[in-house]
Amino acid sequence: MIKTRRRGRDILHRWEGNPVITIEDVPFRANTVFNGTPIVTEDGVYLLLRVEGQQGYSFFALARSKDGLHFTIDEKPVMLPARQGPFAFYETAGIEDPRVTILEETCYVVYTAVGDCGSRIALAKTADYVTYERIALISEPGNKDGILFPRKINGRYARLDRPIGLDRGSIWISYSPDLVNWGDSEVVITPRPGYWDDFRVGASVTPIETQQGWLEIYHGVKMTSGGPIYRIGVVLLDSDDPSKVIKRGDQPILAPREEYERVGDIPNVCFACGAVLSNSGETKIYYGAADTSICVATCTIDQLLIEGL
Ligand code: BMA
Repeated sequence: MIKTRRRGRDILHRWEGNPVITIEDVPFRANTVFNGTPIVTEDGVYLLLRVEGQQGYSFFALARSKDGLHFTIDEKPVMLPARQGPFAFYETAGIEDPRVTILEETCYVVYTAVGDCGSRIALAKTADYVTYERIALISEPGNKDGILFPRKINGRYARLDRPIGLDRGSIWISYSPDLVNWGDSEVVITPRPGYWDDFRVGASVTPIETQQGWLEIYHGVKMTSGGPIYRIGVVLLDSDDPSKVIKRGDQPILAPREEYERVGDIPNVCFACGAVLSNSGETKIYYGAADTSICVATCTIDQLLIEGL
């Protein structure tokens, strides 16, 4: 078990060595690094990082680690916004918030393509973690936080995402026969007036299959007079029909409290983009802190199912 500490009433334990990655670790000039998604490889844990360049738009870099805690970042970015071809118009303002899912032994990345018309969800895949093949833009604008389920459900691929309606963002589910054409969309959870997630909710981590159902670690936003506060929470979805909520935690599992979560380009942000499960039961959740660094916090799946819900 890694050394962690608990602050306030958070269910997650922050690693004592947080942040795991800061801009000082990036071997080229950039503005900030945050929202990294983990990939478990034969060589250890890699993180596909969102880096925001000095120009202002984001792209992806790769960090490599043996232990999931100490990372070295490759000398060059691994995926830049497309500047030609069918994706270019939709990535003029960058690519953001990658989320990796291993599905049928392929490493897929769902990311947000940001262009002149707004944010769309896009799908890519990689075999070597340094070259990425774009597959398709899989939503219209006004959508982000797309994440694939790690297996087909009732014969179809499934994803969570967050379209914006009436300025409030909810988590939706859609299905596909081929990962490119999506439909049968239904709402899964909405913001809850009076709660920590009263303004927006979005999927954060690839759904984790448990005996009780799909455990989804999501982010919830509360709007305050001081701006938004991004916290992390959990919801349990039905195994066969994940549009059905079995249980939703009424409290967050992690809220910004440490200075690195409170102070940064965007203050008061804990924003998860992936988790690594281990045989010991300890789960490492990677999250962006204040849009300025990447941190890790731990817990067991049982804790999330018992204390989180
Ligand atoms: C969300 C996304 C994230 C970001 C978060 C907090 O809407 O854009 O990339 O970390 O806001 O600023």
